[in-house]
Amino acid sequence: MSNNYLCISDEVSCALRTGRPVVALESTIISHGMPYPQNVSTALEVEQVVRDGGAVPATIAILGGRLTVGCSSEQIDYLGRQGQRVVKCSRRDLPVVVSQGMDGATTVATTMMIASMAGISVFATGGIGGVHRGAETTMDISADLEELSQTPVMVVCAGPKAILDLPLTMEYLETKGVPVIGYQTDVLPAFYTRRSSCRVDYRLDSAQDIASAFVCQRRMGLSTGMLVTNPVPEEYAMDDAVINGAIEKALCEAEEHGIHGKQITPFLLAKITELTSGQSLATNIRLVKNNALLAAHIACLL
Ligand code: PSU
Ligand code: MN
Repeated sequence: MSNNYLCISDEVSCALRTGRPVVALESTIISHGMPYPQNVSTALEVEQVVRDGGAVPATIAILGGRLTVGCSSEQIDYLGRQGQRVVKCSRRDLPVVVSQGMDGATTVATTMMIASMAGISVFATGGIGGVHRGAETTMDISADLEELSQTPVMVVCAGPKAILDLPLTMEYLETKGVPVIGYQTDVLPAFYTRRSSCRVDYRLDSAQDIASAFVCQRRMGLSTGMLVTNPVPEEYAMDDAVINGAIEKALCEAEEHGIHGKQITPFLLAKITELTSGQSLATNIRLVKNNALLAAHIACLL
């Protein structure tokens, strides 16, 4: 599908036309997920990792109301400097952000949507949103999960973010028919760490097996996405006690300050970075790069 709001960079549109592999990257992680200037340096380094893996990076954002696919380094720098001044844009935000000509940082949900409009089928990020702890009363369930159920894009991540309720997130994905693949793991990775208490649906040990499952899903006409979970490399994983302590503390502070809705995830990520003296940020950066490389390898096989 193509539409008048899409603005695809020359490099990305040329790659798509000539059938070269492309990997989509999101921008909420830039504007809301990491502090400046690490957000900008990480976004640029992640693009380089995709290139080193043999694919063309397409960082996606909304700039002046245009659905921009393939942001330039200047645009990435702008998104990083603007930070929270850019709207965190999920599916429900799109109509107004676009019609008003605003800037929007795209979440996993909107990055999937725009990637799909542009004809890109592989997307790498850090961690997806999911079912929040306490969702049985708050009903806070990320639109990322809904998007995975209806948009045929593969999302390569290091698991749902550990601030969430992982067992409930897995239940939700099962209900919605989203396959959760573990890359070289039987256990669902928990973003900052390699292991959670949940199992993945299927363990696949090669990029080729993952690519084949995705091709098969598309050929059968299933319009669901696919979630590929790639554990953070052992050497960059956090200590369980350290990260769990920081998460508990951050959740308490969020509650005290009455933080909720779209603010909760950026608040928790920033608070956890503070509580771990930057360790969690360093791990976050490493795991995104690790995901970008796997996504590039898979994209090359599609
Ligand atoms: N991965 C990261 N950092 C992030 C995100 C992902 O390493 O900040 C973002 C993604 O854009 C994801 C969003 O869609 O967090 C989830 O927000 P929410 O829980 O409000 O749906
Ligand atoms: Mn939410």
